[in-house]
Amino acid sequence: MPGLTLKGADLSPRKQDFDPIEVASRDEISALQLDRLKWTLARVYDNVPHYRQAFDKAGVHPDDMKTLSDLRKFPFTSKSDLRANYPFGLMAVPREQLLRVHASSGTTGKPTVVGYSRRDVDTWASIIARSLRAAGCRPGMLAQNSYGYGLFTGGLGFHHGAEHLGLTVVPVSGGMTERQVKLIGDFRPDVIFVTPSYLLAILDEFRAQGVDPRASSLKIAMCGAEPWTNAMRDEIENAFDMHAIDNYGLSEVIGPGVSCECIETKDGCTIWEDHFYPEVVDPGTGEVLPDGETGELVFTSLTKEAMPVIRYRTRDLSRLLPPTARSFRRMDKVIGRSDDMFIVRGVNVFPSQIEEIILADARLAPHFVIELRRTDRLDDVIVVVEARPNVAEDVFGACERDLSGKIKSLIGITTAVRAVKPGSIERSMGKAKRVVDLRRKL
Ligand code: DLL
Repeated sequence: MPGLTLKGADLSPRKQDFDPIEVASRDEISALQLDRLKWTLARVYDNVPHYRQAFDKAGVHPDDMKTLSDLRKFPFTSKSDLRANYPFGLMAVPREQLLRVHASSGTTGKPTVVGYSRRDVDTWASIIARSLRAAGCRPGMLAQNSYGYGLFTGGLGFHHGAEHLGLTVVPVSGGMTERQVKLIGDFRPDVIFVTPSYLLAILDEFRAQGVDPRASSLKIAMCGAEPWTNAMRDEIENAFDMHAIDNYGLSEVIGPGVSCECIETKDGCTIWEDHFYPEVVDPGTGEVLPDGETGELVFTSLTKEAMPVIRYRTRDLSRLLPPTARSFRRMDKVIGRSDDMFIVRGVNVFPSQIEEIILADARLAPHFVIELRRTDRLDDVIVVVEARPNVAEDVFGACERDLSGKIKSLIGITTAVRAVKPGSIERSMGKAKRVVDLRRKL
């Protein structure tokens, strides 16, 4: 694991740079959250017809919010509410006061649209700046931004956050992998903003060009936008001799900047609880679970002006953990999205479980897809995984048998494994698609 002094730079946290609330007492944080929740609930009730109707239907009023636990009386918001109010129906300000909109592509028709006022754009930049600082970034560092620019929140979100902190930003966006490597060599960035799966494609390109990634100037990778395991972190950190820092967010809640790991602990993302109120609920019943129990993450925005969200169901599975490096609670690594979970003969399986097993085998590379097919009304799971470049084809059979055996014993499902040559699996430029569901087509 890389140290806090790396390639000549001091990346250790400087307490004098923390926002006072990052080190405040729990009582101070709770008092701030309660004030901000009251403000947010009143704001949506007065300005957004959807919320007024939903609150009235549930028989609750913003005045019922007296202690933090009263939040659970309020109804959830889901992606379908955003779709039903497409495009601007959930805004609490007139359209003319939106400074920016983003949208997520959405696989089933209408995209979900989110809007930001001037104040929201500033708030967003300041919490991404806070995230970058937690990750070890300092003013004056140079950042290569390889998140996609456009409707996706990753590119522009990180761009403004990095400028806010005082970094020099190279707005490369995703894609043109050869050029990514060339620019890293020429501009010597300290930090890269990128999805972990695209970072692996950049790593391939380093190797294809015969350039040593460990000798690169990179010290920090801000990796997020998709689930990834600690085994993948080790892979990236060893390959580049840099820190790979997890950071989490979603467009409906603001974009990146909801939570971020601190470089000194790397023990899950610290949630910026002064801006987002987290809950974890049972995905089936919606009941609020105690801290430490795994369920679906739900967020309520505390400071958003244009498009506040009340109890937004993320579909991401994780659990809340006690504070460590800061006074805020943390979230455990996201196991996966409930949409990515597949059920095989009653067993719930996430791609991240398979990723972890693959990475424990030194012969296998972190490039894989899981195909689901249906034969004779039974579901077949086929794991297609690349071998590492130095592995001879005559051991592919043994790799396949070993991986299938480990998946059976550790997860309990039967899979057919197909080992393939390096480079056979399509690389993503943004979020990787790990599960290909071919069942409906058969
Ligand atoms: O992916 C925002 C983002 C951009 C976060 C860049 C971090 C870095 P969406 O496109 O709306 O927003 O997708 C949000 O991505 O609900 C999770 O399922 C997944 N996700 C985001 N960050 C992580 C992470 C951006 N660190 C959806 N770990 C979320 C696991 C993540 N999953």
